[in-house]
Amino acid sequence: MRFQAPASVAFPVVALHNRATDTVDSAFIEEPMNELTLDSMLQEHRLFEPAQDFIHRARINAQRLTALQDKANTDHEGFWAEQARNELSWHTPFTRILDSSQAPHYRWFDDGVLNVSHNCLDRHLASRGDKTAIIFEGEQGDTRHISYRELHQQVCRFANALKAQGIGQGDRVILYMPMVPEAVIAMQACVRIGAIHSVVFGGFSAEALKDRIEDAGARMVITADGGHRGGKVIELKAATDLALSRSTLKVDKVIVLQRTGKAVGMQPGRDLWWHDAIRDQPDRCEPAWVGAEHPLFLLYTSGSTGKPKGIQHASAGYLLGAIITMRWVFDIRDDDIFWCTADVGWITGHSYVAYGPLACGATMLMYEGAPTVPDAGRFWAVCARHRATIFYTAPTAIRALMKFGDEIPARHDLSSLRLLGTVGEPINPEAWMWYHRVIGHERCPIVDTWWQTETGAIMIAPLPGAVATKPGSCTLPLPGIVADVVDQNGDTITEPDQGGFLVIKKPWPSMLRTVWGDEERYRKTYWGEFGGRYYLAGDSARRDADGYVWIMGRIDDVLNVSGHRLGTMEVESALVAHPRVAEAAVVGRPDEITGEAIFAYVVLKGPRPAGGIDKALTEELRRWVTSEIGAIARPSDIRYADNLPKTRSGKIMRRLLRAIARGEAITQDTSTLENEAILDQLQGKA
Ligand code: 7RM
Repeated sequence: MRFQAPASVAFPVVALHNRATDTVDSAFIEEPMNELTLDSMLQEHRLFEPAQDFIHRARINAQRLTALQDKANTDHEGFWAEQARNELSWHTPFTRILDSSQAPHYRWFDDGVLNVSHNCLDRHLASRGDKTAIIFEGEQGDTRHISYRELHQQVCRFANALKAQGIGQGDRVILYMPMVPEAVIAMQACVRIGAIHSVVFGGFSAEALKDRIEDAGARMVITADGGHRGGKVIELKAATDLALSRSTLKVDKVIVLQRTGKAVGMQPGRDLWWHDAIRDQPDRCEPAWVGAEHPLFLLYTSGSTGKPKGIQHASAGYLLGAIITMRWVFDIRDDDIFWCTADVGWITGHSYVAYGPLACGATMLMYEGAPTVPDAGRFWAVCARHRATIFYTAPTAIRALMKFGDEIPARHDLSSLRLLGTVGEPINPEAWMWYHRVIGHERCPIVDTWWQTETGAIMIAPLPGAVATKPGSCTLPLPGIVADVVDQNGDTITEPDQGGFLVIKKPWPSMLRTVWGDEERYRKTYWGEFGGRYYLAGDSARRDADGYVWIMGRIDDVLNVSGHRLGTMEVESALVAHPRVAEAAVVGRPDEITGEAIFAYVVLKGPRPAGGIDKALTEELRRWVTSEIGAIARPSDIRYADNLPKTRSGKIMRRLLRAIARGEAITQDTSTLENEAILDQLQGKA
């Protein structure tokens, strides 16, 4: 790729003022939206054009993209109808496109009939029966290749087993599984018979599992004796037993996959082994033909506190979103080996592991374990061993692996890679450049993809053969996605680099349909502003002079220091730009004089200073931030830790950090922390 001269010199970064709040995740909506002002400056002006040979082979070049956009802009519904006709196999074709009569409960293609599992499996059998659907590698090194034909058979057998256990259309089934092919098989089997799955990430505690079982009103739990992660066995069945013993709701059945061979207790009448459940089941199962709007799955997304929301997606629209983004953003082709590292417990693992790749007839990789087992080169070893061509991961993983240096990736043959992706949080330019240089060998475009559990599929991202990238920007909305940055009145912000609220102005097929059992929360959280006209994403963003979108952070992660508004993300980017800093998280704490003061938690590239104190470095970092952004961003407190407290999905637990910064008691559930021991470091006790 070519390195270009700056498109413009500097982008003033603005932040959105909003009182930092510790209440529920939708709290920002209940607060008055405040004035947006210009505060500080950060510079990122590198532009990377896709290489000519990439453009030549790409599914979508700049010309095709313009044609798609023109069509979408002139006839939004017609555009989506055409995609739905071309990309989905319908049992009964739809005649209605979008029904807005019950807005904001939008319905797409609602008189059409189809089955998602049929779209992911059956329709490929004739052309790709022997093609590998899943390449699996366990943490201990065991590998499996599963063809489309075999996958179809296994899904059918398990679907028949579910039916034999009394599961039918509309029943909720909880999955609490390791990252093994059976997790995908169970998901596909549920949708094959019209049951609604809700996958609970295997790193969640028994308590979290219990909440989800109850909220979903589940009839069954599918789990395993355990899974391998970090050299240990994660005991999923034991956690399931604990969850069920505490649950007020008693499920009928628990199906247990034997993965680790570790002994588990089986409750007679309730629990049965996966291998017993499928014994004697036929390997064919007629799909349940369901309406396009039939609920496909629930996925609980933790707000910053309180009750997690059961995000409900619908069959046809969701799958369409997963498919077209596989094509547009990942440029998926028949010879690709696609690897999305996300666990199936997250939306990314739904759209880009369990559904999107299969619906496109692609070959995908699945890896069970931790990226650091046996060493920090595991991702690169897996890429090399299985000749991955597309690699999609989170910035937090990139930064974590970057800490181990360039020599580790250099030991592995990464020449098969042609495209890289990131998701989940803004990527800082330093990590972007490392990914580009050390993993992509300056040859692979990087697609920074913005989306949410609620959006179902990628919304804002470059099309790698058509859009030049800028480190840290997710670039432009996809065709048919009417994203905008608006002020508190809902008016488009036309001034470049002026921060505002990220909204989606028209419904899109893969959007969430409701919050399970809480219709009011759905309306309030997502449609409670701007007269219900726009979907409110809950992120702040700005657009630069080229129209590129830069996500600034959650609306509730914004600070106000001496009347100046600062994005926490801005201060973090400044800190991580320092050569000694690997990661940083910034929160506000109340300050008598300035209103809020900046409290920074820092992970160094080298060892943590003895006792957590290094006065010279602290002064240096304060000066650094002052020179990067301005004196207003100078942290009042800097605390060093070996790690930042993160959820298992890699999101920094800001509410926890805020509580610590304020010296408040910790009331948050810390059971999902990767490393609970760092709490003492963060509190300055160790
Ligand atoms: C896919 C996923 C959603 C939130 C979202 C943002 C943040 C996600 C990016 C990003 C900057 C990105 N779903 N986010 N992707 N921020 N750049 N490319 O992560 O529901 O778990 O999270 O994540 O704040 O609102 S999610």
